[in-house]
Amino acid sequence: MASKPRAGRAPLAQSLRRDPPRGSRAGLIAKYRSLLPVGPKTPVITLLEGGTPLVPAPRFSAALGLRPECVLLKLEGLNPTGSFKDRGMTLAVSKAVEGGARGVLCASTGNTAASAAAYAARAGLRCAVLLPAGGVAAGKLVQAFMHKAEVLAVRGNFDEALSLARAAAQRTGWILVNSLNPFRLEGQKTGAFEIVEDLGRAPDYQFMPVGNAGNITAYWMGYRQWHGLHKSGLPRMMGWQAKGAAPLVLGRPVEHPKTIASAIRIGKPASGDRALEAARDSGGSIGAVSDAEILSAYRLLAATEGVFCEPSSAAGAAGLIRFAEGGGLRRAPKTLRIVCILTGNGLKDPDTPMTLKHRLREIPADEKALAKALRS
Ligand code: AN7
Repeated sequence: MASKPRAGRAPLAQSLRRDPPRGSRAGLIAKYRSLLPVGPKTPVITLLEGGTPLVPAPRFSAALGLRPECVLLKLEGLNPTGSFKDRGMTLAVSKAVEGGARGVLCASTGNTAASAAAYAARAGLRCAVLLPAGGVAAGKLVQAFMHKAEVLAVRGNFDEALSLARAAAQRTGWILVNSLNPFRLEGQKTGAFEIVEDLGRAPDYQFMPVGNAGNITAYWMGYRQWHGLHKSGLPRMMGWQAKGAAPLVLGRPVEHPKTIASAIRIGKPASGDRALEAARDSGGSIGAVSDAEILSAYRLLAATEGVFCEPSSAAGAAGLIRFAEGGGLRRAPKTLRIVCILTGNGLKDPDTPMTLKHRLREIPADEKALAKALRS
C-alpha cells in the first residue's frame, strides 16, 4: 500500500521558503532577490507579480507631435490583483509572515486593500481594510470581500482612515501594510528595474499619478539603485495629482480632497516630502490636472491604444498631454523615451465609464436591421 502523503504544516512551510519555479513570469522576490531585503528564511508569498509589459503607444505619441516610438505605457494593471500594489505587497506580506504577524491591516482608497486581502489570503493571515465610506470603486471593494478581508467603511476620508490604521497597528501588533511600511517601497522599486531592463537604459521622463506618494518615491529609489550598479541613467520624475486633491502642488494639506479619480483622492500624502525630493533631485516636477483632463486621457488611451486603465492612472498621461502642449518637449531628440505608469486596470472601476456618453443601439434579431445598423 502506498504511503499517504504527510498532511500538516511542514510541507506548506517548506514550500513557502522556496522561490516558485521561474517560468516566463517569475515573482519579484525570485527575480530580484539580491536587491531586496529578504534572506534565505524569508517565506515567499507571491502570486507571480511584476514582469508587466512596457507597451509602445504610437497613436498617443503622434497625438503629442512625437515619433511613434517615443511614449511607452507600463501596464501595471496586469499584476495579479490588477494594480501596482502587488509589487509592494509580496514583500510586505512575506516579511510580516517572517516576523510572525497575526494579521495585516491598511487604510486604502481600494487598490491597497484588494492587494493586501489577496496576499493575506495566500499567506493564511487575517486582514483588515479601512476604506473611506462610499469612496472606493466597485471592483476593488468586491476583491476585498472575495479574499475575505475584514472590510471596515470609515465615515471619513482616506487620510482619516490612515491615521486610525496607524494608531491601531501600534496598539495591536497587526502589521500596517500601507506604503509607510518600508517593505512596500522596496517591492515597488522593482518597476524601475524592469523598465531599465526593457529599454536598456532609463527613460528620459517618467509620468505617473501621485496619491499617497509612495510609488513615485519607490520608483526613484529603484532608478537610483540600478544606476548605481549599471550606470543606466536617471529619468525626470513627473508626478501628477488631481486638481481637487493636490496638496503637494498647493504646499499644504487638503482637508476635503475631491476628484473623480477616487484612488488618488488623498489630502495628506504620507510620503509627500520624499515625492517632492524625487521630483526636485531628478529635474522633474509635481503638477496637477483637472478631472476633465484625466477623463480625456482615460478615453484617449482606451479608444486609440486599446489600453483601459483606471481614471487615477490616466492622471499621469493627462500630465504628459499638458506638458507636451505647454511646449515642454519641443525639439525632442530622436532617442527621446517617455514612460507613463498606468497603475491600475480599468475594469476595477465599472462606474466611471457609465457616466460618459456611449452609443448603444438595440436592434431586432434580424439580418436587415443589422445590415442597416452597420451602414450608419
Ligand atoms: C491606481 O490603494 O493609495 O502615490 O490606498 O490605486 O503610491 O499612493 C492607491 C493609490 C495611483 C497613487 N494609481 O499611488 C490605496 C492607494 C492607483 C492607485 C495611486 C493609487 P501612491
